Amino acid sequence: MAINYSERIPNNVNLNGDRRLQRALEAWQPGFLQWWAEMGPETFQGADVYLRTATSTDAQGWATFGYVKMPDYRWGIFLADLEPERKIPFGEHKGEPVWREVPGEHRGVLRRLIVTQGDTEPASVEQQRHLGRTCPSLYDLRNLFQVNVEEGRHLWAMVYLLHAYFGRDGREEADALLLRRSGNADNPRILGAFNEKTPDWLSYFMFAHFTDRDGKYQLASLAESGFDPLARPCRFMLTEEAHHLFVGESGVGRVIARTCQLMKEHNTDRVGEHGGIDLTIIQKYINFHYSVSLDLFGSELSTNAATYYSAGLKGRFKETDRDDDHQLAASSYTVLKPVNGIVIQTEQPALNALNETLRDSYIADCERALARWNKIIREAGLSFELKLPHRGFRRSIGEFAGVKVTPDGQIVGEEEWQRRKSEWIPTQAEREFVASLMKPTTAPGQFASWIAPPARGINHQALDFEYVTALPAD
Ligand code: BYC
Repeated sequence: MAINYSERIPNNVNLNGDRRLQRALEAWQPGFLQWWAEMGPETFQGADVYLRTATSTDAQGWATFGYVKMPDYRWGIFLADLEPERKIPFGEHKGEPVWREVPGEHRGVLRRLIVTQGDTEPASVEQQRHLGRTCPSLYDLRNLFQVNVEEGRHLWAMVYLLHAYFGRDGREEADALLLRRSGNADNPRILGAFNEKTPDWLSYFMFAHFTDRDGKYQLASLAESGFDPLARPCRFMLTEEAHHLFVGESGVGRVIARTCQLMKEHNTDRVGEHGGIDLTIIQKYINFHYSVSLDLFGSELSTNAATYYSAGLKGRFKETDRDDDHQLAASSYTVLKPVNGIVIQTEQPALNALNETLRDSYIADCERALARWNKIIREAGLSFELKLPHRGFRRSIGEFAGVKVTPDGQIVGEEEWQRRKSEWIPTQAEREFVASLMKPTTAPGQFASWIAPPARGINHQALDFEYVTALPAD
């Protein structure tokens, strides 16, 4: 469905036909723009960025590329097309027509899910706002900004739901989404990973790979929702999410490729003095970002998750493709738990283990991506192998919270953990070293010393295309 860009808030939800909602969203818009000016990308608000703007909500809908100054980007409200016959795919109401209005008894729970999802979007923009100043190339700078403006629109999608379906408390929640700040001690973002710093571009690529991938799985679960107004924007958001994951996976892959090149060129695995990042440091960044992102799935055993599912509000990944009863009342699921110093397998009611079920889908996806990174190393003729740490490593939420688990899954005491943790997560010195490499590289076609160029440019453009122009003076 095409989107009308002549309106103040571009949309495909017929905002014109609901003047009250239109006025409410128009009243929220200046606050959003002010938030963007204060917390959006630093320094580059006046630059012209070669951005893609969605023109329709089908998978081919982002054909329009052109230079845009970010504050002029047309954030709007886009829902995937309505399926008139859609039925609730799971839970106690399975097979009934989907809800077009909020089911009264689940109002609070639904609002909370929407607020949690919405909160992550501005949080990630805040975390990344300073990165432009140290970009490794114009290509990467443009990709960062593309991701940032789309996260802005994902916020709009959730704010639309709060305004359209949750009355006064929805409007208050929408305002609060612009007031919380990533990492702020008094008013932090809701989920842990969104209060961490993204201090350098290696962290950014890891975040886009591991944390955005949580987004893919959470959005896919919400896209199954029996509350159709939530399912439809999530479907559209997922199509954009694919690019964010590409930025993360290919970004880390290019860092690995450059490291391998330097290792061979100089016949060493210590490439720091040649302007690269050692594979051992990359492994530690993987350990850090993967474990922080695993926490985003919540506790292994969660009655909240059981309620979301039974009520038909939040499904599993690819719920409709699964071959079971979609109610799970009689099913069990294997969950790992630390008991008496070892990790054991336990059988749990499947309904209570839905966070773990989603985490398992995510882990399988991370394993596949890791195999692609390892292929880069293998094809360079080197023998190093990157690994994902054990799921209990460095967890703050759920069964493993507070338990000291090594990357290979051994439970150790506090003393051993403190002694050895520098083997597993980046040390201050390593972080400072990575930060020291982050020199801005802004000549068209040039790339920083620590990252290989991508295989191809954006939208068939050359690698030396000026993806961002009218750069601010130093
Ligand atoms: N940090 O019963 P539990 C994305 C809280 S990313 C802090 O296990 P539940 C994106 C929990 O709230 C996707 N607190 O929780 C990526 C609960 O609090 P209460 C974002 C946490 O409800 C990159 C308590 O602990 N979307 O889109 O089963 C860039 C008990 O936990 C955390 C969503 O998350 C944490 N990590 O599951 C941009 C989807 N984990 O009740 C964007 C919506 C748990 O004791 N959210 N807690 O006060 C949900 O589905 C669920 O809320 C969660 C948690 C999966 C997050």
